[in-house]
Amino acid sequence: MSATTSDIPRVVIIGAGIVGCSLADELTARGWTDVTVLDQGPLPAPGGSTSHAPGLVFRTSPSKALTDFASYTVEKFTSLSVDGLSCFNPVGGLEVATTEERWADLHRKAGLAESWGVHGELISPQECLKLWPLLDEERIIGGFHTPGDGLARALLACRAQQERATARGARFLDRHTVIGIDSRDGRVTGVVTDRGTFPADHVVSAAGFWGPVIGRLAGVPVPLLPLAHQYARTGPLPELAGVNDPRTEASRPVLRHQDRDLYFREHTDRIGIGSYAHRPLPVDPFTLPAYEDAPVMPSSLPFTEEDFAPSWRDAAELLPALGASRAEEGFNGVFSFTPDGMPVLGEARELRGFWLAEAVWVTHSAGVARAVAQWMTEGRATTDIHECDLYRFEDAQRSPAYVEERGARNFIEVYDIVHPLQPLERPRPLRTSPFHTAQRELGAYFLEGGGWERPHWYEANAPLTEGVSPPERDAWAARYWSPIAAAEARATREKVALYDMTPLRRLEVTGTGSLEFLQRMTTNNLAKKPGAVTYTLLLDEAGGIRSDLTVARLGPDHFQIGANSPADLDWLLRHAPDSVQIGDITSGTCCVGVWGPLARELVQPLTRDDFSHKGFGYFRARRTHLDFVPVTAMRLSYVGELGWELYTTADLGARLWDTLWEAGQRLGVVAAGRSAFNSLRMEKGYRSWGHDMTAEHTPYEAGLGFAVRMDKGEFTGRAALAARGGERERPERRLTCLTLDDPTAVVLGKEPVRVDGATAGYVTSAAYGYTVGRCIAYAWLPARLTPGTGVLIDYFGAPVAATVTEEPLFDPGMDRIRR
Ligand code: FAD
Ligand code: THG
Repeated sequence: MSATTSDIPRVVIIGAGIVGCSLADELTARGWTDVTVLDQGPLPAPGGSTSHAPGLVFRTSPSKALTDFASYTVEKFTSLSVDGLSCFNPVGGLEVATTEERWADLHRKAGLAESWGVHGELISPQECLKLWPLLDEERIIGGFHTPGDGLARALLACRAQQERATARGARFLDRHTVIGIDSRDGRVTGVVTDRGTFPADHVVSAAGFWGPVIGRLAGVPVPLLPLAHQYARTGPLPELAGVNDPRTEASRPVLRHQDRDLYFREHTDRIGIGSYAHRPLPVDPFTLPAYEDAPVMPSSLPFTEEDFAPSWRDAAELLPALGASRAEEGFNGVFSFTPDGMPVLGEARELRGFWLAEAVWVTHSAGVARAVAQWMTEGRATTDIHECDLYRFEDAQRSPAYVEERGARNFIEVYDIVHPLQPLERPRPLRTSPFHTAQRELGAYFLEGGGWERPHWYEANAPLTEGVSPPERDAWAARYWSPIAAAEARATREKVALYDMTPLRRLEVTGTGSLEFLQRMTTNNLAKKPGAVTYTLLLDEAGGIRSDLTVARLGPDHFQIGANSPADLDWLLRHAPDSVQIGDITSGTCCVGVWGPLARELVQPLTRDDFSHKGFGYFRARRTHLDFVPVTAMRLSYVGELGWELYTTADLGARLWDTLWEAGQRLGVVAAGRSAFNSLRMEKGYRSWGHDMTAEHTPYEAGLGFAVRMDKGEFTGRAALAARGGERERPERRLTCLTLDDPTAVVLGKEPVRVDGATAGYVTSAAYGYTVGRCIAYAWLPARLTPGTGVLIDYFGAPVAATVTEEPLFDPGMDRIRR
């Protein structure tokens, strides 16, 4: 397809660091050749973080998206060279363990690497020494070696991509400081610099840690905190004399000593040392000097030697050869930290055409640039980016105080061993439901999610563990877990339990055309009489699952949606016609799930409405009163039991809880937490969006074809599904239910799954099924695997046998719900 020049959008990229240069290359490669890259500093090293990045690339992360980004960076930079020098030096990566805890965690890391397709091996201290002869063998328990990791030559990669982009029509203008963003009617129109204005259809802020400054010009808050991080070089070491070619600089793996927050690389006969061990050193991007006025460059602050002293000692312990040297040259280099450690990507909804590509490491730069370029030119990225979405944050997570607190915390925790359930320490409590006081009185053990305090179990239920004996767990799996969860799960299956569903996101959609709008946005048929609730999916244009929703039709033009991330609200707002209003009512309202075989006996006496099966059917909603409390009741259950979600306004929440609690006493009601909740939902086969499926998966692959009505008319993603065969799609991979063969074994999620000795997929989520008496794991696996097939899950380096199983494991006939 050829385009005339006038069809090509004008793009201005702010920042010629590694992100801006990579993006210029990716955009021009896709035919968007009218690209102008502006930078306040002088090329080729304009003074941002890239200008002095040592360029270590370790690909493996708990995030599949980040690992994919990093893998692409390695692949791309390997293919680029300048004057015969490759932009990537594949020296490999080595992470060493000096504590048993780290050694165990490296086993977990090896599992993550395998899950995401990174080759690596756990090796002995002797093998570590072969790779890094300067290591003190005595201190090392073992290492994780990833031969494909290494060193990015960031400035060279900038140049190579700049040259390619320029050859396709892009221009790079240095010494242009952006001082304003022009817009009209909510769309960006141009970029104002100290040397004139540049008209633009799209503007991308790739300004690194200056992101908040550019954001303020555009009226778009950018949730990142610039922090200084120390990097120093030793003097020349005799041990390295003649080892490295000065042109390639390094031959030994990039090295991490995470037990002391350190990393290392070679600079010919010196060693570079980076430290995250020091106190957080926040920097105000608004007051940093301009390039001309900075002593070295704006991103390089004077070295504070006293902060580095403990790190130097730790470094010399690991590498005794350093004892004879010292930190000859060092600096405090600035880069970006975000509340959750992930990049911030996407288009501002209030200022269309204004994009962010911020808080990106060199490691992820090419992958991020590809994703943003795909997003800009094709409307979506092939890698699921929900963890990086600008709109992933809750309102309560966007205050400057939160961004500062969490950014600094993420600096401290960069190399910590972080359990997947580990909650924030501060700021807590931030969001509490109206049931919080009652929950505390019951001894709730709270973890945090989306800013909410969420009970995982209640100590008050400890007496119920008698006769319930879930298998003992290893120390890692036992963290943030209690056998009480098993008792709460049993009470839900046998009697009735109250679950705090307040953190479940609630959206209200009203106004003329609401039905038509939601029909167009989702896969299931919502054209039902008021009172109907429907389970449905939000897809992107390619048929990828953006979210799964319940939609309750409360009136002809009035819908209440049960949603997942804040990005769902953003997605709907972007597509809504003016006549349709969408509001997030989560904060002003609350919800209790009342579930279990005795749920009806609990609720019916509180209302004059008919809550019988005939009078109030499954997946129906109605407004009523429970005692003194007005509620919206919805008959559905994520735990797979008879019962209702009961919604009311926040002011009446405590009263609602107390009413239900008192009415339930004669029935043996318990309060139950998320630990039991997650177990029960997995027994029932209900998917958790963001874990089990994302935009990388289609409904038919995820086993959610039942929520798609191809014949209902046009909806987003329909054409893409049709092109894959619609209902007759024969997916190559499938979200597969596994049970662990040993009833005492557990896995937690993200572990690799092997079939016939080869990696075949990874676990998405896992939980012990207390009713079925085994650990359940869902996994993406080849669709050809039939029930009964044996597989192996790698858990901390140990193979755990599991079997492909028919699903759902619990109540496939729906006897417990439809009665
Ligand atoms: P930058 O390189 O900062 O580029 C932003 C550009 O925007 C700058 O050139 C700036 O001049 C320009 N700009 C800003 N405001 C304006 C304006 N108003 N007008 C015009 N232009 C403007 N990452 C790794 O992956 N591996 C590592 O080993 C590693 N080590 C690091 C060590 C140190 C000491 C530091 C400080 C960082 C390290 N990083 C590392 C992080 C990495 O360097 C950065 O994350 C990355 O370089 C950011 O690239 P960028 O293109 O987003 O930003
Ligand atoms: N409650 C409400 N909304 C929600 C959730 C919830 N929205 C987000 C998330 N959770 C959605 N997930 C599910 C998953 C499964 C079901 C409900 C919400 C469910 N599924 C029935 C089944 O698969 O058998 C649907 C059957 C049908 O379509 O009739 O119940 O927890 N309010």
